[in-house]
Amino acid sequence: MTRNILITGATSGIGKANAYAFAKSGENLILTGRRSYLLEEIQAELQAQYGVQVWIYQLDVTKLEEVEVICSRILSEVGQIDVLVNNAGLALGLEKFQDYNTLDMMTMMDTNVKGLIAVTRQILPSMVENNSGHIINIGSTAGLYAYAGAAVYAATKAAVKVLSDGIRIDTIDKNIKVTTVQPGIVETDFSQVRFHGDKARAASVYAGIEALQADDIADITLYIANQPAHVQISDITVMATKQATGFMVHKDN
Ligand code: NDP
Ligand code: 8X3
Repeated sequence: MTRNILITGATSGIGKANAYAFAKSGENLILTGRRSYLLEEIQAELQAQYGVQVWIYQLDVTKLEEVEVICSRILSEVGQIDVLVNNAGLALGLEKFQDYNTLDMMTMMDTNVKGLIAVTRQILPSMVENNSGHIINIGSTAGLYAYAGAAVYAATKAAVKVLSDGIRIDTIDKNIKVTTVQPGIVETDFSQVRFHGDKARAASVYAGIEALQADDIADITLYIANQPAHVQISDITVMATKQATGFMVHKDN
C-alpha cells in the first residue's frame, strides 16, 4: 500500500535525496522546508517523473506556532503520516566553544533539537492513535564523537539519538518504530551553510576524500523504512570508507 512520507528539510541534500528515493519507489510525499521555490520545483519534478502525490508546505521548524499550524494542516489535508523523516538541521560555525557566536549556537539547538521535538510532538499522537508509524531521525556521527569546534553541533546530534531512544521507550506498546540514522561526512550544502556561504572553505572539507553522497543516505533510509512490520532498525551509523570517527578522515593529497 502507498505510504505517506513526511520529510522535513526536503529542499536540499539528504532530505531532497530521500524525497526522490521514496518517490521512485511509489510513495506519496509531504515535503517541508523554508525555501518554498525549491519545494515547488521538487514537487513538479517528482510528480512528472514518478506520478506520485506530492504535498508541499513551507515550514521553518524553529517557529513553534508555525509547526503546530502546518502539522495540523498536514494531518487534515493529507491524513495519516506513515513515515516521518526528521531531517531538517544544520551546523553553523566551527569554533572553540569559548569563542562561538551565541546566536549560531542557539540556532543549532532551535533547529536540530527543538524543531525535531516540535514536529514529532505534533505528528506522533496520530501515529499512536492509529497504532502505526515510523519516525526516522537524522542524527550524525557527531552525536557519537565530539570534535574540535563542534561542541554544540555534536550535543544537538547526541540529543537526537537520546530523543529517539526515549520515544521508542514511550511507544513500546505500539506498532511504532523509531530509528536514528547517524551519517558521517556527506557532501551536501551542509558545509556551505556551516561556513556562512564560504564556498571555498566548504569545498576543502570534501577535497581528498570520497565523501558519502546524499543518495547513499537515501538508499539506507529507504532500506530502514522497508523492513517487515516486526523488524525495527533502532540505529544505523554510516561513514565514508576513509573515515574512522566523527571528524577523523584520511585525505589522499
Ligand atoms: P543541507 O544544507 O543540504 O540541507 C539541510 C536541510 O535542512 C535543507 O533542506 C534546509 O531547508 C533544512 N533546514 C535548515 N534549517 C531549517 C529550518 N529552520 N526549518 C526547516 N528546514 C530547515 O544539509 P544536509 O542535507 O547535509 O543535512 C540534512 C541533515 O543531515 C541535517 O540534520 C544534518 O545535521 C544531517 N547530517 C549531515 C551530514 C553531512 O555531512 N552533510 C552528516 C550527518 C548528518 P531550507 O533551508 O529550505 O529550510
Ligand atoms: C555532519 C557531519 O562530520 O561535520 O553531521 O559532523 S560532521
